[in-house]
Amino acid sequence: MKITKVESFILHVPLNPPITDAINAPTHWGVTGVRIFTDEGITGYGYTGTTAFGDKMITDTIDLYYAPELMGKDPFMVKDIWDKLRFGKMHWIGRAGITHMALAAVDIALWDIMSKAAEKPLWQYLGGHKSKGIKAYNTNGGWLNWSKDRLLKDITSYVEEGFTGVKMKVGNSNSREDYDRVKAVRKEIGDDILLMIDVNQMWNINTAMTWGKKLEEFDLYWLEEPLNPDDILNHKKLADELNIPIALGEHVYTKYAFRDYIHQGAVEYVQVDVTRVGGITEWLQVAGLAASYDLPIVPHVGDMGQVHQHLVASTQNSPMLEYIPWIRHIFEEPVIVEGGYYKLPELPGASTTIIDKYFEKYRVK
Ligand code: 0YR
Ligand code: MG
Repeated sequence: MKITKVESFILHVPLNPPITDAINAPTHWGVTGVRIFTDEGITGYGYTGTTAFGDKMITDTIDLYYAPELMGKDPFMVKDIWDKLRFGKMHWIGRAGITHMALAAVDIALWDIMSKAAEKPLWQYLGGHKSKGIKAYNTNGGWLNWSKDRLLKDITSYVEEGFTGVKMKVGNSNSREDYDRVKAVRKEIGDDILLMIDVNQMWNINTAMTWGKKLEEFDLYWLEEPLNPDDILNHKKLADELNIPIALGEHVYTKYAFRDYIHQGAVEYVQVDVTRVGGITEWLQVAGLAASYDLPIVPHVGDMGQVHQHLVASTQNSPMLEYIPWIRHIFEEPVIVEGGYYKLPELPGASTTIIDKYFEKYRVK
């Protein structure tokens, strides 16, 4: 098989209504990536996720530097291709960040092609693990811009739908307000539902230590991204001192950075995101690394779950997956969660194929 054409794309899918967390206020989700065409008529789709900013820097990387390297190559040589792109022309200015997200998009498209050619859903192509579906937790009721009423109403409605885990945002400028909201949610949902809180990096070590201690009484399943993601040392302090496990990974770009977090005991739920590390190839390496430390992988869904459902369904140390249903309607085989479980995909590939109608509708030219 040979690659015959590489075509980047940017889609901006509107969020109704717009949401906020402590650092972002997206009105759209950016589905930014690449279609890779082959001489056997199989087309691979791969993308990363953005808050609809910076997309063109990602597609420029694909168009100017990755596409020429891909032409004529055999998609089944994905790991060889990965090494060449990673250590190619962009290495000097982009070992992480924009270029790595571009690499993720390319890599996902290649795995999509391979599993389509094998006529298997990716999770089976990788070696299946969870035959009964994947436990989901819901992030979509807990946004920072939700009023307290809406927060309680939405989170309760997800619990009634069958979710046994929910996440809410904190990181308000007034931490007392965070405390009151968490208290109200815990009271509303009772003790049996897993409750996670996500700071989206907004705290410093002192705030995290003080308010982390106060929040321990609510039996939180994890504390997510309390600090700047480069600050391994202070995450380690929190992991040692707090009675709430530390979760992070959505802004960690490489297996080396994960190694340092994991080896130093500074992360307890590994949220490696396939759209931010360099795709499936590197995600699998991080999953293996975490397995050797007996740590659970609970990915952040920069892809809104389309690819991650396959990865979780084929990874022994991955017990649960985040659910945010923002972009599912654009895909040929959208993620489906029923009764708190992701249904396993059946079509060949990585569930990344986008319906032409939506491809045109949301495309940024
Ligand atoms: C918006 N999940 C997250 C959204 C969410 C972010 O920026 O992407 O809040 O992905 O942190 O854990
Ligand atoms: Mg998060």
